[in-house]
Amino acid sequence: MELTFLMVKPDGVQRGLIGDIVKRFEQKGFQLVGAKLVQISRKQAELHYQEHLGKDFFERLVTFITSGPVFAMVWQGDGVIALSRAMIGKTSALEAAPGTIRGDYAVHTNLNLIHGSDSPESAQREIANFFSAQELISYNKAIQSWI
Ligand code: RTP
Ligand code: MG
Repeated sequence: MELTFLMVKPDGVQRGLIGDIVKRFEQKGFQLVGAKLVQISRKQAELHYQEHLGKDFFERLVTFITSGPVFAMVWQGDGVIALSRAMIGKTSALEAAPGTIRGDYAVHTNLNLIHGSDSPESAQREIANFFSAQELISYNKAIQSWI
């Protein structure tokens, strides 16, 4: 089953939106397999956003993502990588559609509340950057067969 890495960014934690964001993925029918509040290090942030190394916004991004605790999560489900990205909405605050997390809550591209992996390769790398194998819990949910 597909896994993805989702992370409520420092702005989402500060605004008290963890519960609301988790609720959306639970209600969609995805399964939570790992979660924790983390104050990430600069090294961990640089690894997380390594594809943006060298871009003009890289420094701002690393400073922001290390500015306060984040809520790191691993979710499981069919098509969870693409579907969670659709639920998150576009990167640009001006383009994120109402109904998406960013479209409903974010007015700034730099303060866009949540990160989601963009490919299976990114998901694998990002999960390994935040979670040990023991922190990911495999369990059966009775409701799964109904979704
Ligand atoms: P994320 O990785 O955080 O989930 O966001 P994303 O996939 O939607 O966007 P990405 O292209 O990976 O960019 C990472 C974050 O960098 C900021 N950004 N600023 N041109 C800019 O000023 C610019 N482009 C991207 C955004 O905050 C974005 O979430
Ligand atoms: Mg990205």
